[in-house]
Amino acid sequence: MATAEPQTISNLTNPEDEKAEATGQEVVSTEHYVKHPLQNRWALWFFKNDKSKTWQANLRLISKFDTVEDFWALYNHIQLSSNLMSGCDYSLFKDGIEPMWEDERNKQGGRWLITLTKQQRRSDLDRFWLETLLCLVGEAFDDHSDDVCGAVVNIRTKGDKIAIWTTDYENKDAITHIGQVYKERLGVPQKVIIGYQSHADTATKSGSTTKNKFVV
Ligand code: MGP
Repeated sequence: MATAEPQTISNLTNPEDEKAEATGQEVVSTEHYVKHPLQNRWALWFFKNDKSKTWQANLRLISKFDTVEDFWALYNHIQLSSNLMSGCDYSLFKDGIEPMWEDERNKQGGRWLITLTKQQRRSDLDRFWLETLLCLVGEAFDDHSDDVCGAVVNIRTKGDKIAIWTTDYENKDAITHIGQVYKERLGVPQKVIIGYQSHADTATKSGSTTKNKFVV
């Protein structure tokens, strides 16, 4: 289906129906049987930490979707992040991009990282992850949404993490715009600083922290 405008989750009105109503034509509304296409097709992945297997072997594709309705059907069908066991991840990536550093589109990329305290699993984790998903499927980052590869939530005893992965750690304009919009969408207070790190640095870090390339 041809849609020029990015479809957002809350923007469900079919412009064709509105046009016909304005001209007084009688319409049989397509609203009830046409699914609302998203700008991109997305793939949801699940990671379960089985120490007898390699990291990549623990990663499984759950399913793909490209409409608003199928997004909600999937979201409503799976466990909330806060109910997963420690060591598990969900990843939502554009179709064709694997949720790993090695993918062509991630190799030179990085992530905006939200680190949560243990207490935030109860208060913030599930709503932050849902908001992250809505930012992705709703293409919330204007002209810079093309730089987005996907997002990951890590459930960890030491503190959960949520991140948006982008494709090019040198694209300062895209990264800062995405970071600013993301922080605002999550309702993170201005005084709280979030950092962007390259996957190259994360993959080769020696200590527990990776240096920030950008902050907002
Ligand atoms: P993690 O799951 O991203 O974070 O990486 P965690 O468990 O909080 O650990 P920490 O090191 O950030 O404190 C854990 C480990 O999983 C990494 O050290 C890698 O060995 C492996 N791993 C994670 N990712 C995202 C990748 C990846 O994209 N590719 C490969 N090959 N291994 C990865």
